[in-house]
This record gives sequence, structure tokens and C-alpha cells, in this order.
Amino acid sequence: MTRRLTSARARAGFTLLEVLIAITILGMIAANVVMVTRSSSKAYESGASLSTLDIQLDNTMDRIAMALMAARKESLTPNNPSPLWTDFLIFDQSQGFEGGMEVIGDLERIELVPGPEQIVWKQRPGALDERRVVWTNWVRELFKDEIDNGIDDDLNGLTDEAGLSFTIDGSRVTIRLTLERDGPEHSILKRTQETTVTCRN
Ligand SMILES: [Ca+2]
Ligand SMILES: [Ca+2]
Repeated sequence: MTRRLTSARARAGFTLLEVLIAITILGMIAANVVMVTRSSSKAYESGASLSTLDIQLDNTMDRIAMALMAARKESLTPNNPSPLWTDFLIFDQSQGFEGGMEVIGDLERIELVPGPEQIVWKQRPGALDERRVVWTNWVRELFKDEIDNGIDDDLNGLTDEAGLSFTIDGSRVTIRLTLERDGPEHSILKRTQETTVTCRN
């Protein structure tokens, strides 16, 4: 009888211990699940912001490149070779020939507008019927890792170049573009592209 009681008590104690262990393990699992969920939602948030920035960068670079590929090289103003970069470019495009005469389109201008930085495309700049389209926001004030210090920080031959810059070598235009936006948790996301296009005309 005594033996049976002892055994039953021991069994009851073991069950309580089991319950305690199970609660502890469950608690640990729950904490882990919360941590994993939190970190993966942060990663998703950061990934989503980055891919939006990448798409915006691709689209803007494509628009600038397409416009300049169709530009007449004689019309490119200012016509600055590296290291003389500019943050705007004025040009026109040939519309083909009519009766042996070349038909030239309206003047166009692509420029970096300061504070907050935007890239703006203009048709007939300065005219009363000027057309103006913002191609992107989120432009970094300076290119890539440049700091406004009179030094070429990223060693690309240009000093303190802006977030959008152009250099011209004959009929070839090099476009440098850096976009930047706020990411999750006070981070800053940044993306850079550099492309050289040849004017067809
Ligand atoms: Ca530089
Ligand atoms: Ca610098």
C-alpha cells in the first residue's frame, strides 16, 4: 500500500515537471516564431523598397538613354568631355527628311532639379507652352559615394559629380545616376547605374 502511494506521488511529480518543461519549450518556440516572423517581415519590407528603387532606376535610365540615343550629336549642349560633367543636357532630335530638308524636333532638356532632387524632362524649355514631366524623385544629391569636398571620392575622374551627370565624348554620352530613398528602420537604400549611349544622328 505504502509502496503504491509513493509510486503514485512520484508519478504525479513527474507529470508536473513534464508540464513545466512543455510550457517552457512552448514559450521558447513561440518566442522564436515571433522573432522569425519579425525578421522576415523586415527583410520583406527592405526587399520591397529595394526592388521599387531598382525598377525606378531602370525606368529612369531607360528613358534618358532612349531620348539621348535619338538626339542629334551636334545639338548636345553643353558638350562637356570628362572631367567636365553637367547635371543637365539640352538637345533636339531629327524627325527625318522632307523634300530633301532635315526636319528637326523641338528642343528638349533633361535636368536634375535640386531640393528635393528630381529628374525633370522638358520639351520647348523656357517657352510659354513648355511641357514638363518629372521622371523620378529619390535622386541622391551627389553620385554614388561622392561627398561635397572638392575631391573625387569614388575615383571615376569626376569631382563632386551630382546624382545625375552627363559627360560627352564625340557622339557618346555617359549618364551616371544614383537614386536613394529611406528604407525600414531608418536605413537608407541606394542604387547606382552608369550607361554610355551613342547618339544615332
Ligand atoms: Ca567622382
Ligand atoms: Ca567629393
